Amino acid sequence: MKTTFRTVNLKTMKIKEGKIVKGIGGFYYVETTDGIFECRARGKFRKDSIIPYVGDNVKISVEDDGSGYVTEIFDRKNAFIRPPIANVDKLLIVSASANPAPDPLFIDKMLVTAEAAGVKSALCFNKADLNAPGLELADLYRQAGYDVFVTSATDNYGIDDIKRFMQNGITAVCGFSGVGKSSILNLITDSSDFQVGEISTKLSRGKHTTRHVELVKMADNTYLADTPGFSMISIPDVISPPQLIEYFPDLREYADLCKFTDCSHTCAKHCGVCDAVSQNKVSRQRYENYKILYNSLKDNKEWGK
Ligand SMILES: Nc1nc2c(ncn2[C@@H]2O[C@H](COP(=O)(O)OP(=O)(O)OP(=O)(O)O)[C@@H](O)[C@H]2O)c(=O)[nH]1
Ligand SMILES: [Mg+2]
Ligand SMILES: [Zn+2]
Repeated sequence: MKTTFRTVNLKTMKIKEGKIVKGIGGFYYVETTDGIFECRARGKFRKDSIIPYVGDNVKISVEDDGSGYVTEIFDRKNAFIRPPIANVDKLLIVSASANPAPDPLFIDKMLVTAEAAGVKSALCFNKADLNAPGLELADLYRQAGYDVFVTSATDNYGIDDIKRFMQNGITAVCGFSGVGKSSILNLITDSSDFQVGEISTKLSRGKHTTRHVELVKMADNTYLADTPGFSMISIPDVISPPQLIEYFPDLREYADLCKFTDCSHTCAKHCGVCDAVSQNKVSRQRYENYKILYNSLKDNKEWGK
């Protein structure tokens, strides 16, 4: 039997470390201190069903002709599936005051998801210029203890606060189609790099204008990613139903008053959380969402839409 060997000239092959900032059509663009290299993934990743993600810190080998290969993926701090992105430090959850109307259940799912993945989160309510009732949610979440930014991309209002939030690390920006993520990111980067869509046609097709994930470098160690939707680490795998209350800090405060230590906080008997809701000390909406999410965890259901 004849075996052929591919000769690799070790003298000319250079090993570098970097970060994947973009992945398109089987090519990964890896930022290193010597610039960005276009790389393919080594066959072994495919064999082990490991897909390199944007955000991955990797080792690459660059050959003489400039072609590169991802040879090693360093351990991930976290990884999200849709869109595929790893090592996210912060999540900015963007809603619009209207058009489309904000969805508190989506927001609560995202807040829990972020915390379960060790990601710091903040909320942004955009389209403040429309002065729509959806803005009331901004107060609700502020009272619940979350960081909330109220913005208008149209009026260039509130954008600097977001810039400050994004400093240091990888920030993923998520939210429904049409809320204004790309519009905000264009203001932040002082560019028109992010494609802004026409809401009327887009919503009818239910599609996102932004289609692939890419890290945009803002400064040393500051990156942002516009994401076409955002879900999900598999929450039922990482949180058990009794743990869910820990991810609702505003409700959690009252759980110490429950009579039974194994209280699920889903029925009114001797439950400090339920009492707090009926005394209007915490938001009923947050509590209803807690119950929905508790039941879906109990049924071990996926949260993703
Ligand atoms: N009134 C108002 N309209 C806005 C504002 N921000 C964005 N828009 C409009 O909303 C529409 C959608 O904006 P995009 O920035 O494309 O929204 P997106 O969240 O990136 O949408 P996808 O990429 O589809 O997920 C566009 O027509 C924008 O001009 C705002 O602050 N106020
Ligand atoms: Mg967009
Ligand atoms: Zn309880």
